[in-house]
Amino acid sequence: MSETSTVARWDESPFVKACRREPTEVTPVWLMRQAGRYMPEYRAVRAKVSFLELCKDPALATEVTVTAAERLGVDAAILFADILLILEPLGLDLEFAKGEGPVIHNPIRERTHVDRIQPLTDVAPLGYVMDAVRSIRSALRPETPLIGFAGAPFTLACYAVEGGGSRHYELAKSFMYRDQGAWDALMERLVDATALYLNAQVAAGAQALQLFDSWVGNLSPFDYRRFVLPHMQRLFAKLTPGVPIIHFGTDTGSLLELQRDAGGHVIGLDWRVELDAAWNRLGTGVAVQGNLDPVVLFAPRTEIENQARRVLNQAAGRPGHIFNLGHGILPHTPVDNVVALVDLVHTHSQKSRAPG
Ligand code: 1CP
Repeated sequence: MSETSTVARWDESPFVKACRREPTEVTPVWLMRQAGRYMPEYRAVRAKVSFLELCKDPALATEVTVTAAERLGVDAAILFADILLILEPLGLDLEFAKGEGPVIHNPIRERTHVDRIQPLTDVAPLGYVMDAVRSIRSALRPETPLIGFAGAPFTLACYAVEGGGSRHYELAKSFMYRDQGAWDALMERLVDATALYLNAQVAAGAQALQLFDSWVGNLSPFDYRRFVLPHMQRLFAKLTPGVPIIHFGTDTGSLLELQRDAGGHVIGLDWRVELDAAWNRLGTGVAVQGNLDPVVLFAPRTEIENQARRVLNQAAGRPGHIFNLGHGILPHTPVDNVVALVDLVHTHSQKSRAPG
């Protein structure tokens, strides 16, 4: 069947091989938020529809995903969606307010509110995401893997409790400290829903998954162990076997070993850690993704080149490095610098692997 040969092409892509810690001819690179505001093609689409409308329209989601992957020449595409979409079918009233970011109008502030979170028994309410996965998969080049994703339960719980973005997470963390039983119940519901959702993305055609635990770096190791680790382990155990999973967080320099113990084939690193030192701590059993500071993309080209080379040198050609930023591309980033970065990574990683 023709599908068999197509599957084999994704399977042999540098990105998927790196997830499995196999050697690759060049270091694969993709960039978080590669389809976003910094790109004029994205802004043109967004001028016509709201952010939620864009997420819920599989044809438009396909257009922005594929345009970004092709314009940049990256080694993987990421589904265009948002980590917060799952909160709607769980019973939360989500809005992306103009200029303010996400707002949840009925946040979870106490024990009795946890019951508002309905168990997700069927992914039908998120069917538009699976439609987008199918549509993106058929529009992408067969050799380009598609990454599906979800928010990790802690980061989702932060939004659910805070009712939006936050700086110190005092509402979410004090909820956790005040009533561990209610916190665990909330996390369990988020874990079950997220597992169902991610497995549906795989069934619809995603080749890899990324769990975004963007805000988990706000926890101490002591609290991570008590309030997050067991839930993450339960989540990883529920995910479709054989599908590479990237476990990403920011500001996680003190949590890396715990994140590795929680699960994932690839650990995402931000720029606050040295890639080589972090990888040594994690050991040879995992691949790593990262870790250029997104603000370097505002620097002169020579600085971008020096810093990209430094990241590659720290990985030192070890199998299992996926080049990425330490967090998403910022909205005012010059597109040309992003295109140049992808080229630099491909060119220099080939050279750095030439036999000496
Ligand atoms: O106005 C716009 O056009 C919306 C900007 C935007 C975009 C482009 C938001 C709003 N979300 C997205 C897309 C998105 N979000 C993607 C797919 C695109 C890609 O990567 O190419 C992904 C993977 C996400 C994930 C996401 N959403 C995260 C985790 C990653 C991260 O940045 O840490 C988080 C925290 C969100 C929440 C979110 N979505 C959008 C906003 C403004 C926010 C709030 C961020 C905050 O609290 O500071």
